Amino acid sequence: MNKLKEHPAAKNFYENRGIEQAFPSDRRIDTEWLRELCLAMGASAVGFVDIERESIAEHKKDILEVYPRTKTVIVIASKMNRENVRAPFRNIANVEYHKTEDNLNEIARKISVKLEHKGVRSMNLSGAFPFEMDRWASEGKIWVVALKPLAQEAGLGWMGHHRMVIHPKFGSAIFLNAMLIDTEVTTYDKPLTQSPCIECKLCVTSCPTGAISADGHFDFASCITHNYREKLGGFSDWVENIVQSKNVIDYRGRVSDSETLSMWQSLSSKANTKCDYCMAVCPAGDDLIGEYLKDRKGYLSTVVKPHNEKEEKVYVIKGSDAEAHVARRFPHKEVRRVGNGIRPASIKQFMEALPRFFQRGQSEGLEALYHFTFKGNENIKATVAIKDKTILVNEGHIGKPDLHVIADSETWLKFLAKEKNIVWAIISRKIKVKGAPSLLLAFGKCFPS
Ligand code: B12
Ligand code: SF4
Ligand code: SF4
Repeated sequence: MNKLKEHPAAKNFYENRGIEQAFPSDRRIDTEWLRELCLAMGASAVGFVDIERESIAEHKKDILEVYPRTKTVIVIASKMNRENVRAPFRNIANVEYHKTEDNLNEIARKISVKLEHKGVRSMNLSGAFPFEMDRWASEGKIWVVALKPLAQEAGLGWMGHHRMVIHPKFGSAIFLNAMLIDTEVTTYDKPLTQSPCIECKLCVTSCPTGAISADGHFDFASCITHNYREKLGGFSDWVENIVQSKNVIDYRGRVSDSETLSMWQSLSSKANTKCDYCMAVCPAGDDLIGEYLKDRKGYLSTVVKPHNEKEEKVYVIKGSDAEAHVARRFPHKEVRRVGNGIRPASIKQFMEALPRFFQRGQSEGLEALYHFTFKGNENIKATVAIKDKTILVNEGHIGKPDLHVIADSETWLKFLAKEKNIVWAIISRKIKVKGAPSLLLAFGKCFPS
């Protein structure tokens, strides 16, 4: 211990030159000074949220888990070059996304250097990839903190019909990031009182998979299967295609040359998305709305039509709502049946994921109450009610079921992962069904995989 006190660094600290002592914990940063700093470092917009704010209570745990010292959340946005975002050529749009993402991280790094000089500690959340992939198997939520609700609270915009944050001036084509700092600021920002979304539904019209519905429903599974074909689960499915191929000819039958090369582009530069048309066509925001209001026909033909008329592959799960949507709305686009590489690693995850993967179109006409009893590794009871194209999942057994499924949890997960056959599982009594087996088939139809 005495030896440590003699070390030059320790001496320096005890002689009051340590940052800890120079900056008392009760000081606050002037909001306008910090705002100017963030803008000067390159942010297009910035807002501040107090960690104690009641309306972010559900995100507080996530934030403090990453950075327990957090007193203030700085949300920053960077606008994208909308002409690039609107390009029907994927490489042009994708580069704009990648560069904006990188730029936001650079901006956050520069802000943190400036703040460190002032004795303020900060952490850059890094808004997008890479994510915490070891959470993939445990909880599925691989992002650390959800940025959209924080951006709303910071007054940067409001989530529009397409579920992305629309900035009142810059519109939808913004990327988000956040920084957590250990210091309070003098005043905090408030959410906007009016959403910039004008409910034109162009995002609905141009979404190739039908993931965005006119009534506001968002089909997570349809979006991720197509748009993330060369990211996350799409990549896993590609790997499995390679493994399952009997030989080169078989592989070529499964994956075309252009798809293999496209995967190479994603692996060697940065993972690319397949559409993002919902963001490309959105006319909301002061900088864009004039163009739309002045000449709607012109807007449709120059901004929306190129996406809608583009001949391209749309990646769907066999039997999904997206498959039906492409055939109905975009017959000139090619339906490409794939897997999305997503499978639950636990019964808990399976139950939580059901609403996100529910294909309401496929459930049409089904009205049934299901009880599940899982045994073995996980002991879980749950009730699933499907009615009027909606799904409700509850813990425990509620009401009188039309079908009761009693299953060994491990066998059930293997069945979902297509590693075990349901007929074998029923014969070997690993899965038991009480009620009409047709109801199990109807249930499966709601979750094509
Ligand atoms: C998960 C995610 C997705 C998912 C779900 C999309 C969605 N609507 O949320 C997928 C892979 C489909 C996706 C696609 C896209 N995304 Co995204 N995505 C995220 C992420 C990581 C978290 C979103 C979130 O906050 N979810 C929770 C709640 C608050 O949002 P929600 O809409 O109510 O929830 C939906 C889903 O998230 C999902 N969900 C909710 N809880 C859970 C839990 C688990 C375990 C899972 C798996 C899913 C899930 O179900 C909900 C309904 O569908 C954020 C980055 C971040 N760290 O915040 C970027 C983010 C939202 N994405 C963004 C973008 C740009 C896109 C794309 C255009 C693709 C691209 N080029 O990056 C498309 C647009 C699709 C769309 N219309 O929303 C931007 C949006 C910018 C903006 N202006 O708002 C963000 C903020 C990234 C960033 N740093 O800027 N994305
Ligand atoms: S395209 Fe129209 S409906 Fe969709 S989010 Fe933008 S303004 Fe709202
Ligand atoms: S990213 Fe593509 S598939 Fe997903 S909601 Fe937007 S337009 Fe639809």
